[in-house]
Amino acid sequence: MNPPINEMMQSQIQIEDDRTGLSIETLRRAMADNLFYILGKYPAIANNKDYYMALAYTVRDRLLHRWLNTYEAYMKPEVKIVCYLSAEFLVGPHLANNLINLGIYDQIRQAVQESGLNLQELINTEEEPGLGNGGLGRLAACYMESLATLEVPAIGYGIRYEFGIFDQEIREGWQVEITDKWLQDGNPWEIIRPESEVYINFGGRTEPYQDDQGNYRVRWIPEYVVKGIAYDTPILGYKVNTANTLRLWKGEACESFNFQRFNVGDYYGAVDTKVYSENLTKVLYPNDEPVQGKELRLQQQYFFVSCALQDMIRIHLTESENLDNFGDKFAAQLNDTHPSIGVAELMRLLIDVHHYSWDQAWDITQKTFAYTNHTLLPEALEKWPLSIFGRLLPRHLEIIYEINRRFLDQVRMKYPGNNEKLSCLSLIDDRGEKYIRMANLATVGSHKVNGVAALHSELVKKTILRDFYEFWPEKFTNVTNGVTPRRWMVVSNPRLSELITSRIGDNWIKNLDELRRLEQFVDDGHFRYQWREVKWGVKQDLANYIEDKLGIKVSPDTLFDVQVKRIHEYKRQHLNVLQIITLYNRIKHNPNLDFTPRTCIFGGKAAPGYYMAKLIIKLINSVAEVVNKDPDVRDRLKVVFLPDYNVTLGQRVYPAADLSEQISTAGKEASGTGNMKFSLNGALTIGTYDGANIEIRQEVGEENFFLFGLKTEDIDQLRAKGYNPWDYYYNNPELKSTLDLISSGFFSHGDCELFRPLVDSLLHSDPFFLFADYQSYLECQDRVSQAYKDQEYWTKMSILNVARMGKFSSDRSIKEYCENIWYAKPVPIEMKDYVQADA
Ligand code: GL7
Repeated sequence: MNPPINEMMQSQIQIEDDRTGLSIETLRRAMADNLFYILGKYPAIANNKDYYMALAYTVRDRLLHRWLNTYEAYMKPEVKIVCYLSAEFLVGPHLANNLINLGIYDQIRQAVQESGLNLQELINTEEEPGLGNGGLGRLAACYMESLATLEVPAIGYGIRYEFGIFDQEIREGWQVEITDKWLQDGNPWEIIRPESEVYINFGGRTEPYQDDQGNYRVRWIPEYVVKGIAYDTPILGYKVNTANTLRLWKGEACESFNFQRFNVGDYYGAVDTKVYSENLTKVLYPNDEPVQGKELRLQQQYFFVSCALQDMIRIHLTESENLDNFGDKFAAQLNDTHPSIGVAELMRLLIDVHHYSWDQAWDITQKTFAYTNHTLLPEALEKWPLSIFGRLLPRHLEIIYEINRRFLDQVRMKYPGNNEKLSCLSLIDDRGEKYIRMANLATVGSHKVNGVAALHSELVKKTILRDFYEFWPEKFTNVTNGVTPRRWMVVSNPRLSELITSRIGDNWIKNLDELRRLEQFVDDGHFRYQWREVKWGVKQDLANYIEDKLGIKVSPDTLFDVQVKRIHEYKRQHLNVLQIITLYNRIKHNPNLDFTPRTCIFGGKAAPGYYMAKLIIKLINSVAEVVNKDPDVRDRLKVVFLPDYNVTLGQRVYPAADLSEQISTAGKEASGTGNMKFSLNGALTIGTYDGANIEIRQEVGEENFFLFGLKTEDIDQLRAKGYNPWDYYYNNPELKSTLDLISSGFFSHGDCELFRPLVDSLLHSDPFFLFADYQSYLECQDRVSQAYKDQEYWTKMSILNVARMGKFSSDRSIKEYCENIWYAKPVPIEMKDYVQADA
């Protein structure tokens, strides 16, 4: 019998109250409840970390309804799901973002306050999951957020690294790596899904056999098997019901496999297998180091991709009888070549396990996959030695040979007798030791290939995939990167966001093009004043942080000139340093020089094995040490290296910048996304003609962008005619004295050897053309200094930068992917109350 209406309503209110209610009092109580029942603590013994956890669970409860409703909606056969396959997801801290996207930030702030606590302090205790190296991983996270905001069904598939990117400490100016223990205090945002375990084979051999119907088939007899366990994190859209899933896989020992050894008395052998299996997802590989020969990395890649594809197949088969429509149900995006083994794995699953014919399987595979290229740097182009590959994935090697055979037959038809073409296009590099070329595999197995900024996509077609472009021009396209304005403005820069909203309302948060409406206020003196006030306040916050962490006093009245990103020679942090030393020299030679005071801020990690990058960090810190304490400088120039740059720190830094340094050698930075975050927060850019800089400049207007340096073509020409860095050294007195000062040991307590490798590399080869761009960079910096003196004019440029950045929302990028690559559509989520339905 149904309960009377009144009782039903009451119980509904009760349920609302406990886990979904949004009133301040309910939120406060829920937090206290979680503190007691989940953390097992009471206020007198609880610290901020405990309260953070209690709050996180309170927020997670309020996500769950959306999440389960979303999940259910995606099970419908007609719904197409985007599967973003990425070895990295650099999501950053969850709490503040979820509060904003749920629209409960203010309620929670009050509830927390009424509990006698400070929300910002709780937010600051969150350990961020550092499951990525830099731009590529952060892009995946922005895309997940935009997919959810646009209500597009999506699953992010990746690896749940136990140790993410290392924490960086600076000791005596050098980088020291500390293991990242992000899981140490538990992770309240993930839910383990033991029921979705999958099994992943490695090694062994293959064997032909005839099935009952007399068909010839191949089976893979693995040497060992690892179990994949899914850990899900909800990714909430901004003020929508959609909560998509980030599903990260952890490697575990496969019990049944272990048991065999256990049964024959090999107890330690069984434990070994366990340790081995769990090693698989232990640690994230740093990029910027050649990956060849790192077998564990290939194991990781295959592991998570196979987990993902098996999971997708399982989802599909719960609602369909077969996999014929797999490519209509799923769009799988290969985030760089790291997941590209997926092409061979889907073929294997379709042919060996689900008994499709080669041609059917190939159609499905090509329809399903698309590939994004993120770099042209030769050392980042993945290729696996055939020996390792074949030992680990014998069946995949056979499949790749067959894909290659069929593909090269097509090539022969188009270019009869052209062996050069065959050798360039082949999936196997057999010019010496044999390698599998992963970019070629990804390209052949995908229906679309894209670069990440207009210039980059052109260069992909002209350089690394030139022959593929010639063969399949229609396959190639561009999707310029974007960043989510929720995290990179609303969460990280509330003051600027509020000022903007006070003038144009808050629609810009979902439709970033609306920022254009700010243009009408550039001539409003009061608005400009408010704009400066906001920037000044945020700079003051960063100044406090710097003083707190490093004991260096910097003034928000100086120009905050910022370069934060991974440390890499192509990104040319050392060009920035050469400039700083030059400015320092100028002050020393002319102590009363009229000088626009600057605070030069750096941040970024170097790959642990990248010696030159580590030396650049040491150089920055050494220059800082000298400059910051030189009385002649009189606070006109300060240099700061912020240790442990990560998403959390980025959220502090981007809003506080006046000047964004985007000074890579033209043609080397595929896109850059930091450049977008800076400009969105009102910094002006000093940049080369590279990556997305070009498009940013186009959007904000040439007059609001400080461009310098050689273009890609210029560099090619220079290289062709023979580049000699010595010429620049001898012909440019400022450059010469800058280098001589470094070589003299001036920044290294008299040690003339310390920076020699760096100086020698510049003088003898300068592979990234610092000397060629030095003069142009300095002159451009002089223009920056001049412009900064006119604060009214600078503010106008700053406002126009923000107003015209609409294009660089990741919402725009995602719409382009949906339209041109994934053919996926939004599916708005209707809410139904599961708890109530079951009650
Ligand atoms: C990168 C590019 O270097 C960077 O320019 C780009 O913005 C980013 C996202 O597309 O991808 N490629 C790459 O390998 N890493 C990047 O950050 C690590």
